[in-house]
Amino acid sequence: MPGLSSEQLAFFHAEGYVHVPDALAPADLDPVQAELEEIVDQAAQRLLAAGKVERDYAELPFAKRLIPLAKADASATAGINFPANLGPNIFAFLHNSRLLDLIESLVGPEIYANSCQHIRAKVPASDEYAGNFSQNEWARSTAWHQDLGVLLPEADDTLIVTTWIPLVDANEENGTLMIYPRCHQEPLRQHVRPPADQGGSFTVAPEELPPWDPVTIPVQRGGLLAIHCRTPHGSQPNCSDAIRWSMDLRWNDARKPNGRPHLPGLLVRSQEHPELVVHDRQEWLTAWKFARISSRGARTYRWV
Ligand SMILES: O=C(O)CCC(=O)C(=O)O
Repeated sequence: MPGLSSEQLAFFHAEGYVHVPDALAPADLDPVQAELEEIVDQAAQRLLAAGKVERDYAELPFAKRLIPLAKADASATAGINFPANLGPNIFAFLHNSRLLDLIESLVGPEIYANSCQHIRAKVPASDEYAGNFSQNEWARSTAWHQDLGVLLPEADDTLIVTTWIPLVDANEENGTLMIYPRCHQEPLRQHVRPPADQGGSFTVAPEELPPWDPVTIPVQRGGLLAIHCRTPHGSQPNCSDAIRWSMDLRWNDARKPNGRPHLPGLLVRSQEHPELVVHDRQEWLTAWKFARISSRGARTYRWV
């Protein structure tokens, strides 16, 4: 399958991101969703057994079932993101050939799935969540940041591409991604870390934000955004009544520094070393087990 078209590539290199509608088929995304539905079901059964909820809300659709569970107990979201979720379907998705063909257009044929990757259940940001803000941080806005700003300086000369992939239609109401275009050729901007009660995640220092307007990009399920690691991006709170499920997965040339050396990524495609491509999920699980021990005290961020 072809990767990005020449127009899409030109757009990425000019603007620092590109929106690729219809990048993926339901058959690509459905298994990932099914695995998340199972994780949500396990959370529901656990909370039911612990007496934290009175029923398991099994009648609610994927986009809603986690809402009453997370309201009852913030731990309901605990199994969703990496590395709590290293399930077989997300492992297979990291090797998805339609996805890797697109990524290959940007980073070349030696593709490393960077360990800086997330699956987000952005729950509606009603006031009912106010007291849970720190545990349900992603329910609200994601502060402006450049992904290189949350990686170590060793990766400053590596093109790391984020693919932002919603599992539901993402729009302005439910807090789709927002991007400051045309910043990716500029030096990295200074990041600061607000206190935990104001989000606690590294963010571009307000005085360093570009003077032009960001763009808000609705993305239908099946589409994705490919984003340069120096492109500032963030999102507004989810003001809808359903969850904005999404994945942000990062990729780079496997031969270059990846900015998170203490955590295991995966070689997922290689012409030079096909024998090193990780096809066995057990290797990934073992690498993460070891990283839980070996990464203690490792430097994670460039900013002090
Ligand atoms: O999904 C979001 O709202 C934020 C995603 C993000 O920050 C990222 O992809 O780096």
